[in-house]
Amino acid sequence: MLMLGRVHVITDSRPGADPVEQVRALLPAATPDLVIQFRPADDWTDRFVYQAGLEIAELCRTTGVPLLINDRIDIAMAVDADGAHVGAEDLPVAVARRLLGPGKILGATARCGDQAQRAVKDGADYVGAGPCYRTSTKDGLPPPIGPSGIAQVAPHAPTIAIGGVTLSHVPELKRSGAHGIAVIAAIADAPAPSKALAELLAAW
Ligand code: TZP
Ligand code: MG
Repeated sequence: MLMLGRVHVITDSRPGADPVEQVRALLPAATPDLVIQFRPADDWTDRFVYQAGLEIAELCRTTGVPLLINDRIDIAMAVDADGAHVGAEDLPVAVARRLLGPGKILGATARCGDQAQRAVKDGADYVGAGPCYRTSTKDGLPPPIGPSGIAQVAPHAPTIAIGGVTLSHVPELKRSGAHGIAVIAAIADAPAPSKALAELLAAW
């Protein structure tokens, strides 16, 4: 049984975002269900991403919160994160698994049951499924799959619903069989992010 937290907060990488300060502000609200996913922007330098990753890893380690790195397997290894998440255009799941080794958490993106099955076969511990709802946080996404799409993925892998997820969606996502949720705007754009996080953790 995978011991994977149910509320994954993905750091904001939109212009002006400060991922280290974002994580620092959230950690007082942490419970065992929290996972932080550091998601570097494509235009950040490797040195900046590495330094921020180191600081976030230290913050997470001292509070016992698992840290995943989005896309950047090299950074996950360099900062000794707990694992990584690879999307459809990132390294293949099997390659990410080979690089990370067996002891790290690996997530992969899936939009349907077949993709989820394939991801697990290639070494993923969980899948991020979506976009679940409409979102403006990431460009170029395919159409939302909704809770019914989550329900098709969930039998094949522990499933984290992503894309436009807010507090009000938690009940229907639980019913769809999701293991948990991943959010950016629901935390980053909240007037009080740590209060919003506490509410999500309590709801799940
Ligand atoms: N991948 C699929 S949807 C998405 C990513 C990174 C964006 C999620 O952000 P939000 O603000 O929770 O919709
Ligand atoms: Mg990616």
